[in-house]
Amino acid sequence: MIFNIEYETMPREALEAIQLRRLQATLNRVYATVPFYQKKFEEAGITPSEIRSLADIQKIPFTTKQDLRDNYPFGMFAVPMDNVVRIHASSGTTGKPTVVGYTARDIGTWSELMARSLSAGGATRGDIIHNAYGYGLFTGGLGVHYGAEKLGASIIPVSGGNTKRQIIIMKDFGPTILTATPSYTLHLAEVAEEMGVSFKDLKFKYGIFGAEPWSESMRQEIENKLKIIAVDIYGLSEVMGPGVAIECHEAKAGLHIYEDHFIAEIIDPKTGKALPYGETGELVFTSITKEAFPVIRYRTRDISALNPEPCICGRSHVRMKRVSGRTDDMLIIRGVNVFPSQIESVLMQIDEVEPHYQLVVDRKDNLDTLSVLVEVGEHLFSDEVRNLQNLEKKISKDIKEILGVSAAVKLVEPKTIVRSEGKAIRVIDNRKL
Ligand code: DLL
Repeated sequence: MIFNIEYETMPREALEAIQLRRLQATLNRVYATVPFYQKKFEEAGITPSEIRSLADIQKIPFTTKQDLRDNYPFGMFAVPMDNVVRIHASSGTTGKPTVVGYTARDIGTWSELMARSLSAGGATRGDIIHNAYGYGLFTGGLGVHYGAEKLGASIIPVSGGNTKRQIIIMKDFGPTILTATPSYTLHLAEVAEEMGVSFKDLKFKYGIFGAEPWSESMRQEIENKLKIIAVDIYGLSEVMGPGVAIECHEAKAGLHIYEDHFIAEIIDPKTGKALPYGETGELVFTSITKEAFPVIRYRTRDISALNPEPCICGRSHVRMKRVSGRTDDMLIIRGVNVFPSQIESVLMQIDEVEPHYQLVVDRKDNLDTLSVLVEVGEHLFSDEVRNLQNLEKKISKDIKEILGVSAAVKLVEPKTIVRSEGKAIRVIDNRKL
């Protein structure tokens, strides 16, 4: 079901007219209220009135995560604090958290976009949503929560963790939609199995998964294990939270970006030049309706590509390709660029291994080394050592063939890799220690 037919299926021309109007209004506002933007624009020698077409957006300087850090905590807010009704923050791996704020109208917009997203992912008013995204400073839990209420579905605000209790709730309350990170979903599946609960006997129809990269093969693994249709949802705190883009369950082929609220661009991360549709690069977003915390040409570091082709679902909004990784997650192993999700894709093709893995990067004698730890099933681990070694060699060869990088594969005992209750930690980079 399309939650907002008028806006979600709007013809391109009308959509672009709205985008331009909203962009100009946003630029005028940030110029007048956020000293950071005023200074940036002045340094670049432009004023908002010079942005007369959508293409002119390229004249505006980028905003980076460092800019947000420099203005920690509230320096980028465009409204006085008495208009801010909510604050979220995302921790990241280094430095201070990124702090974001919302006015009451921003919460309304976010709820609408999450209601649209849940609908695109298969939810209706009649559904019960088991929401295992964490509630708190993380935007996942509350984002889904408000969207579900706006849609009129029933939400179970279970949050992350306390996994056994989650399985009991699934059995007793009969939820039909699961929302969680893909890695926590696998953990839920594992604990259900330990408790003798089969997903076949639960009522789930759809799962709406995101907040971390996951591969197409991981989708298949989850769909098979949980007997559901799994869709990919994308978002980031800086731009709003979850619900910036989502796949429709009809096509499951790229995530529709809510272009009536965000302008998306793809740039070459090295040169900053805008790239045409279809080319892979870094996603950049400009929010065009947010009040408390507008972002102008925000560099996400997420890697994707845009596809403007019409979709079978009827939505007219451009689709972004599933995020393959972040520019800062890319490992360079002896000159070869590798994203954890590419290793994941190779691993998921191998029947004998479980979908739990971790990459360890180190430096020995000035050379980078990559080790891939991956779990095998109980029956295999008690198998002959020789068989395990052969399997390790085979996986190593597959990785070398497909990605061109040498990796030492180590099969580990079931349940030895730490399970996540939110975003999984896929890489341990000892070079940084
Ligand atoms: O992860 C918001 C969210 C919550 C999205 C629930 C989807 C579901 P942050 O904690 O600020 O916000 O992290 C944002 O997570 O820049 C991406 O690198 C990554 N990310 C989010 N969704 C996806 C996805 C939330 N579907 C950062 N695929 C983003 C790949 C994703 N990476």
